[in-house]
Amino acid sequence: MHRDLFYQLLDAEIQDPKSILIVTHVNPDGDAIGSSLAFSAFLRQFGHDVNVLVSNMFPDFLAWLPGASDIVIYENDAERAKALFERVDCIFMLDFNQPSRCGKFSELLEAATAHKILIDHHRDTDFAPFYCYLSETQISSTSELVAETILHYGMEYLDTDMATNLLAGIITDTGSFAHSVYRPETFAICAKLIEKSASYVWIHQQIYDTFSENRLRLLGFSISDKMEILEDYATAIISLSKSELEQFNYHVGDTEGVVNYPLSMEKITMSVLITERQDVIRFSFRSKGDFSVHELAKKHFSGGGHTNAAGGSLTCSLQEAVDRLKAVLPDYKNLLINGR
Ligand SMILES: [Mn+2]
Repeated sequence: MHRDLFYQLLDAEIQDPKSILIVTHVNPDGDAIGSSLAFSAFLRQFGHDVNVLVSNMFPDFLAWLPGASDIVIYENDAERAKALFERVDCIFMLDFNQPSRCGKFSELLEAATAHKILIDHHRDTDFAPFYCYLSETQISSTSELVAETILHYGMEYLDTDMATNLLAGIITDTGSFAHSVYRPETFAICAKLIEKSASYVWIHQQIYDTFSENRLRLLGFSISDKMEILEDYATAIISLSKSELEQFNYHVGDTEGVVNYPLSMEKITMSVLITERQDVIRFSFRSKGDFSVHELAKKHFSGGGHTNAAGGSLTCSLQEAVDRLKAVLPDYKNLLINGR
């Protein structure tokens, strides 16, 4: 859908005060939370009653984001979440495109008959359920899309808290502008955000320089003790069991970023982090160059995402999960060796 048509439909949708729900994906990251909080503040300027709903708790290092304490967490407050669905007029889906990816309220979301509007940058979207959408896979982040939308209305709609949330989202999804930057406008938009935001350096510090000692030691352990290099496939695998995570007093978000480190080796095309969670094995994939972890995750690990960053999951043991990955690598050998 062309941006102009999206803006036109959005504009008509938000003129009269409504009950609006903004939902984002399970295990929310900085982009999911930052874009949702900024967009909720934008919509409130039109007199709407706006709530942000996520399935489970976000990591501690995002708790400082302005407005984060107002987010409704389904796992903590299912009754309130259900009540929100009962009176909702319009639902915005931010930073994901499949209802199943929202976590525990996916059935409520699928059953809802309110207008659904998508703002997202993930691949393979089924557009059928959406009244209108801004879906661009070659944009750094949902936060960048939300920033563009707000700036379309004008700088006067942007305040310090919104700009801070949006910058936090863009910084996390681009790894501090190290990847996923596809167009000069990303920097032009960030310049406008920086004009209005809290100090850029301070925002960056809140995201990256607030590790606990345990989190940093878990990172060290993951690399020195747990990283396996498969030279023939230009691949690195790190697997962490539940008991290993507990050894480092694991908190939500503590494994965030671990998967990026192996890619800093010259000869590695793909890095995979496999973690044993409550009742599921979670995969996090990263790659360099043309190698698509989205395709790999989609085909074998019931996941997907972006070309260079994707997730997935399996219900099996940790060892089975590692074996399953190793079993599919030969199919990708040429792409992995030539992809970097
Ligand atoms: Mn994102």
